[in-house]
Parts: sequence; C-alpha cells; structure tokens
Amino acid sequence: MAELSLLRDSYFLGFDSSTQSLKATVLDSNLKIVASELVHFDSDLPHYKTSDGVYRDPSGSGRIVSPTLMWVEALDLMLQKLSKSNFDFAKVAAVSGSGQQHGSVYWKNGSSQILSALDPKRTLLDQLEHAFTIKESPIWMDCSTTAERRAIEKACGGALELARITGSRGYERFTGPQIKKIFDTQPEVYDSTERISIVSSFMASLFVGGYAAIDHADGAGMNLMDIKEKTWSKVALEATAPGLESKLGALAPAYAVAGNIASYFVQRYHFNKDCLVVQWSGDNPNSLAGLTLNIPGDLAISLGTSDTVFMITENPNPGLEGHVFPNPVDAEGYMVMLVYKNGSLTREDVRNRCAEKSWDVFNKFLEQTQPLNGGKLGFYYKEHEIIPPLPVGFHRYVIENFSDSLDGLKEREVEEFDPPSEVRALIEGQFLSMRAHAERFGMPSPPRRIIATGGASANKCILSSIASIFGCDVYTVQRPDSASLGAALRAAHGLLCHKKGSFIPISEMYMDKVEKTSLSSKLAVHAGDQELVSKYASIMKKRIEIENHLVQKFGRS
Ligand code: ADP
Ligand code: XUL
Repeated sequence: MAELSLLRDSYFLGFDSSTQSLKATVLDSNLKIVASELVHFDSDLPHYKTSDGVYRDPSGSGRIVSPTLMWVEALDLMLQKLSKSNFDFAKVAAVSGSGQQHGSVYWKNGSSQILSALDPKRTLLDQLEHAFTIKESPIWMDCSTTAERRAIEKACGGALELARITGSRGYERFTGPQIKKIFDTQPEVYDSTERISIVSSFMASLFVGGYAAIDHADGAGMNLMDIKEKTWSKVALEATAPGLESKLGALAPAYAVAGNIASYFVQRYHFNKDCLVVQWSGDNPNSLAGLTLNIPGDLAISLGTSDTVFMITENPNPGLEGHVFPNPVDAEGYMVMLVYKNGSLTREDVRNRCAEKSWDVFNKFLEQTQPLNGGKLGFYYKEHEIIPPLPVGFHRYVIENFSDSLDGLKEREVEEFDPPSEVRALIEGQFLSMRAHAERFGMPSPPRRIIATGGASANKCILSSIASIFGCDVYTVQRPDSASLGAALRAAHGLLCHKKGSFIPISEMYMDKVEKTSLSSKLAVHAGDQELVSKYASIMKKRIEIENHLVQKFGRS
C-alpha cells in the first residue's frame, strides 16, 4: 500500500467477461471495493436467446459457442449502468479484466481500422456489427474438436510432449484445436481473418482501440505457447494452421500495459485520457491474484460455471492431467490447475430436479443426510467431463453391506436415488473426485488451507462438505467474484510496474495489510474431523476404481 499511496484518490477498474455474465469491481487506492456491477447475459440481453450465456448444438456434436456481439453489447450496457450510478470514470487510473479462458474471436480483414476510429456518439455494438468473420465464438465448454486435438498432439510428438511444451496435453476446448477446426473446415473464413483474439485480449482490444497482445497466463490455455520461453511454439503453430503467428500477434506479460484507453471511452464516458489498460488475462489466473494466493500449500477452489482447483508452484511438471500456466503476478512462477466442466450448472440441474429449484431445500437435504451417504456414489455429467474424460451421462452405485471398512465390498449400479441422497451423492462425488485428482496431480494432502471462490462459494453447506472431504479449514473472500477483483488488483499492479519501469512483486502493494483490504479472507468452515477424513479417503479409492471402469467403457483418449 506504500506504493499505492502514490496514487491516492485513484480507482482501479476490473472486469470479468465470464460464461454467464460480465462483472465489474472497482478498488480504491486502499484496495477497498467502492463499486461493483453485473450484466447477466440471459436476463439482461434476452434477445440473444442464450441459455447460461451459450448456445449448445442440439445435434450432440459438442459444439458450444457464444455470440461475440453479446460480449460487445454487454460492455456497452455495463458502462451505461456504471454511468447511471454516477460512477466517476475520471478517477480510474487503470483498467484490466478477466476473460473466460480458451474462447476465441475472429476479426475480419480491415477491422483494426474500425477499432482505431470508434465514434463516441455510437455504441460499440453498432460499430462492430460487421467486424467478425465468425459470429459465434467457440468457448471453453466446446468439445467438438477431438480430431483436431489428436492431430495436433500427433504432430507435436504425442500428448505428453505437447504438455511438456505448452503446459497441457491437447484439449478440445483449447484455442489451438478450435482454430485448426476453423482452418480445416472453413479455410476461406480463416483467410479473411486478420486477427484471432482470445476473450481476454478481445475485451482489452476494445479498450485500447487496437489489437491487444495475448498475455502469457491466458496464452498458455491455447496449446500454442511454449510455457518456458513464453513465445509461440513453432511446432505447435505449424501443427495448427498456416500463417497463424501473424494472426495471433505478440505475447506480453500479464503485468504489461496494453495501451492508453481509447479516446472513444474518454469522450463517451469521461475516462481520464491518461488511464492505462493493463493486459487482461484468464479468469482463473486473475482469481489466483484476487485470492492473494502466494503460499505453496494453499489451494484455491473456484466454484463458478466450471469448478477449478489451483495453486502456485515454482517448478511445474506438466503431465497428462491438468494445466500449467505462468503466474500472472509473479514473473518467474507458475500456477497449476485442474478443471471440471460439471460445476454449478450440474448442481443447478440436480437442485431443479430434486430440490424444488431451491438452494435452501438443496442445503436442507445436505444437512439431513449422513456423510458418506450410506455408500451411495454418483457420477453426474450433464456436459462432457474433462476429468475424467467421460461423455454426458449419470451413473449411480450403492456399495453393498456398506460399513466403515470398504475392503472387499462390491458396488451395484442403480437407476435412481431418493432426492436427499441424490444431492449428497452429487456434492460428495464432485469433491471426492477433486481431492483424488488433486492428490494424483501432486497437490498437497491435506492442503494447508483452501480458499473458496466463485458463485457457489456463497453456500456454506457446500463449503462444509469440502472441509470434511479435504480435511482442512476452508476460507472465503469478501465477495465470490475473485476474477474481477483480481483484475482490478492487477490493474493497480500493472500501473505500478509501468511507473517503476520494471516488475515489482505484487505483495509489495498490500504488504502485511491484506486484512485491512477487500482482499482479506476469513475462515468459513473448520476442517472436518480426522476420522471422517480417512473414511472419505477409503471411499475415494472405491470411487476411483469405478471411475476407471467407466473410462475404460465410455472414455475418450
Ligand atoms: P461464472 O463466473 O463462471 O459465470 P459465477 O462464479 O458467477 O460463474 O457463478 C455462477 C453460479 O453460482 C451459478 O450458476 C449458480 O449455480 C451458483 N450459485 C450462486 N449462488 C449459489 C448458492 N447459494 N449455492 C450454490 N450455487 C450457487
Ligand atoms: C479453464 C476453463 C474454465 C473457464 C471458465 O481451463 O476451461 O475454468 O476459464 O471461465
């Protein structure tokens, strides 16, 4: 804060362009939240007719996209909302943001001219209507690119080698396989695309009025960047599409300045002309910043549309499961992460079917049922899952003669559970899977502590199950949107690095005063009792056995 006191009276504006909404958080120079706002895609922009912010292909191809222009119009609406609330844009010293990771935007030849000459009398939507070659951006939920993902892995020397280079084996939702699909199936569209942005760099481009670079942390979610060199990987580029490097543009550190805010925003909303736009990054990297995750044994669990679990590391060892990204607030460090597609929307599905569409009833069922669920185990995949790689489907089992010891016991598949057991089977299943895979991935067991964030971290009953299953204290931050908060913090960080002319550790900004800021976390639930934690460990083994059988039977490689 010593550093930030130089910027007294300044605001730092952070956005989060996520799957279901665009959020904004504003921090002052004491790192206190002074404003926040939300645009919910389905309800605030109903004319796009999205469901959960997306379009799902009903044919079952796995294609999942969002209308690019909806993200543009959401920004118009967000700025109008802030304006109507008399927000003083002139005080904003720096802006940054988060994007849902992996999603991509395709700018038509000539669009950079439109971007650089935005007319402040007109909306962004009005001016960018014809700026894209592809109107529906593929997003992280898409799993329609298995052929392309395999071809890229093969051309790069196999899945493990691709992981070694880019931090992740090939994944359908990653931007490289998505670009390859467009090149392979619509080469003329690829040719008429002058720039490919990812969601984060796309939104940053609107703010600077020109194409913004892709930052190193979010760039690692493309299967295209060499994570050690932090440059585009030649072999991955060649495996994906010809002439790709020039369409991707440069890479930049997350703490770099993307440019001054475009005059459009100065004239239309009265931003200060010296306001800087700091590189945007992925929502997960920004959450890591917003949660001030800086101790190796701490684990963050984000319960948004996707569920993610991540931590920092100095020495990453990328393998066939999980992802390695550069740490957005540590020039040398990395973050490691596991991602589940069946997060909040699958919990909502069970809530709607079994708990009268109410979180209160859902929680009552969690409280009514016993931990370990009397040996009832469920696997709920409303979307194709990433971990394990299983298609859509629900699988339920009951362990026969269930008792404390599971040795030698057999499970039996069943059609359904009573509603309270279904709710518990879902929640225990999600977090047993997370614990098992996190341990396998080398995450600490038990973690020193867990910091929970994302929409569902507001639910204390869910946090209680996490504490019992992982066997550690669970903390929460003041607001569940750590991605836009982290973006606001990074806006301040980027500005300070810029003023100093070199990278400064982010901890220097808050020193030992975190608890006085809106970044402070507090204990939400104590660790579960250790006997229960070890019982969960044995049921977790059983669960992995069943999971392995399911993968053998239905899984994809
Ligand atoms: P994203 O940033 O990916 O769009 P959010 O982090 O905003 O998602 O989380 C939105 C989700 O939060 C909703 O889909 C909803 O299911 C979940 N959520 C909100 N409140 C609760 C609650 N009390 N219990 C469980 N889940 C909740
Ligand atoms: C991360 C991922 C999701 C999206 C959701 O790899 O696919 O967490 O970032 O916004």
